[in-house]
Amino acid sequence: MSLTNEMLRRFECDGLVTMPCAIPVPEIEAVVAEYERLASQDQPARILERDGRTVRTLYYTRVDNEVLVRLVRHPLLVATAQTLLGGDVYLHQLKFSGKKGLAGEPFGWHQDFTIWHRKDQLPAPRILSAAVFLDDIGVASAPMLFVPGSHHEGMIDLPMNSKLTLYGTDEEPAERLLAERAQRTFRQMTQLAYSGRAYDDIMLELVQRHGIEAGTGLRGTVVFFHGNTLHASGSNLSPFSRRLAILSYNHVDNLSPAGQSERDAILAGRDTRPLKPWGAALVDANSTPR
Ligand SMILES: O=C(O)CCC(=O)C(=O)O
Repeated sequence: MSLTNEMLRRFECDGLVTMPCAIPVPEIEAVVAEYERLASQDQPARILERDGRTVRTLYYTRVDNEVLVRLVRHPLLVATAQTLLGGDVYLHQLKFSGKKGLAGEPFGWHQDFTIWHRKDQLPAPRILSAAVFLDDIGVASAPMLFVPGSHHEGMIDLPMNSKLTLYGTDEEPAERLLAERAQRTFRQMTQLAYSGRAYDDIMLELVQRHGIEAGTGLRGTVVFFHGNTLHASGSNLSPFSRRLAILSYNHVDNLSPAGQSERDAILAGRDTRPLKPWGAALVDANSTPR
């Protein structure tokens, strides 16, 4: 599958575009196996749910294994990101968002670019994310929810207390993220979850104007969304796991003035050279990078 003009228009208009079943199932299975292997280990940026056991988010931007290198350099992902952003890209962030069946908790509304702008000094929203479905995702399994067209609003000044619903995103200070390893209590989560009236008003206005769209589909589906597209997700009420690999590609001209972020390389990519698509299928273990 490749990007059509219709898809390109959709991305410009809505700040998101879905490619159903774009990555073949055997490739997805290879990524799932790698994710499960990594998630079962005590990784430095592995965020747990409030039960202290279930993996919620795994940041893994410092990619050091072949399956993930090949995912990052997947021709479909790299070529689409290049087309949508109008030039060469590098990987700014790789994370896995895993919502276990009947256990995965919500993510509050946010725009990723506001975080990367503040924390990594990325100057412009010339960055997008590819959410690769590692499972079939239906309405009950906490699909990502998007406010289509919200990227046209620029950086939405949601009150700071709304970040309290962002447990597990890299809005949280990297130092704390990496040091505490998400040993947070239920009490802290409850404090985080409520926000003030102004936040509600902003959300009401935005959703009245733009609506909400759910990112559902079969495994292998990819949703590309702009760095300023407002998104969130609810609890996973289905008994099935809902795992996403989220790869954020930034335009190579859109670096922090310092050349790269000062944050930990698990959260913000250090290698800002243009990505070269990997020429072969991800599951072909014998091929080498070109
Ligand atoms: O898994 C999700 O629903 C989205 C996660 C997310 O938005 C984030 O980590 O920034």
